[in-house]
Amino acid sequence: MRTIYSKKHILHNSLTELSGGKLIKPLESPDRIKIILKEISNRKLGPISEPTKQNLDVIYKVHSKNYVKFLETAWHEWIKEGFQGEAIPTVWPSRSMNSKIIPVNIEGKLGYYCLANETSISKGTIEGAYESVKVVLTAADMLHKEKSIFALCRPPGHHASKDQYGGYCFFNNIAIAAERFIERGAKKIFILDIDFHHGNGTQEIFYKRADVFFASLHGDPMHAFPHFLGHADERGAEDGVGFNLNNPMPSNTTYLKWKKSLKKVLSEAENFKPDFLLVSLGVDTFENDPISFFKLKSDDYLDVGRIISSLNFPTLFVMEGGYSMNEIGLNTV
Ligand code: OKP
Ligand code: ZN
Repeated sequence: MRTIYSKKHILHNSLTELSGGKLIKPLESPDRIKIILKEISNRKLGPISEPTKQNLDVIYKVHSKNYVKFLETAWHEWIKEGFQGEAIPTVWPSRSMNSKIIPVNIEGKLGYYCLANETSISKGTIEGAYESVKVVLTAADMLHKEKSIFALCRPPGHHASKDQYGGYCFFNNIAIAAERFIERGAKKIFILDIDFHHGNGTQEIFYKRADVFFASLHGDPMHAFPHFLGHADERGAEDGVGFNLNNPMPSNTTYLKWKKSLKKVLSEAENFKPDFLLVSLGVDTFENDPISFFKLKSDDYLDVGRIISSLNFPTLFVMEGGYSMNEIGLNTV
């Protein structure tokens, strides 16, 4: 399987993540991708190539103009204000206030465009985020030549909504790839999100649509990030009713139980008959992941790969989460 990878992911290299009331070194680090890449080349998974030149206008099929503008200017405006640390919001348009007005001041704008503030914005964040989009678009363009392809994206994307960042995500890479396939003539896309966390951004982006099916297996949001979306009764709206499927699962879910959910979801994919299968691949379902509560083991990922492969859909794998540095390479490959 071919891998697309950009060494420029390193441009996004924040020093801080707000965690448990402390500023820690971000779990979503450049090292993650370094380790995965090394394992891909050691294990000879296939060729590794850099992204090609891409027209990025397709981003606007997913994200609003004002949101992209905000991402492009946030760091500069933060610095101009004289702040010393990385950009982290402190105030939100919460339920008791007016959430429709976009403030002019950068602190107000951060609150407006941010959905979770563990994710700091720093000097090269936007440039790194654009590289991740280039990676996924290059992979999408090359898929017709292969049965499956791997977009080794960083930063990840599935928490980014139409106009909000957070959960380590800025642009929704997989949603942008789905729009690229549709631009090129695809009629139906099935997105399977197997990251431990619910892909709230991807769900929101396609919630009212019947041409992009979103299905997710994840930690129950009553107990796991992102907490405010991902329940089983969220089945889509308007044209999209029936094209959103959530499988929240409890703490200590083992592969045996997880696999049952996977099979259920994949039978939906077979009924749907998509032109392309897009997989939000997180390996934070692993038993030793530092921020998750499922119990998958390294060998289980081989079985997951076999099951997905047996469907015979042209498949684009897109990297999302996974934070156990010892096994992230092995589990991903
Ligand atoms: C991104 B991806 C746990 C806090 C979790 C953010 C998690 C983002 C996950 N105590 N904070 O889906 O892997
Ligand atoms: Zn995750």
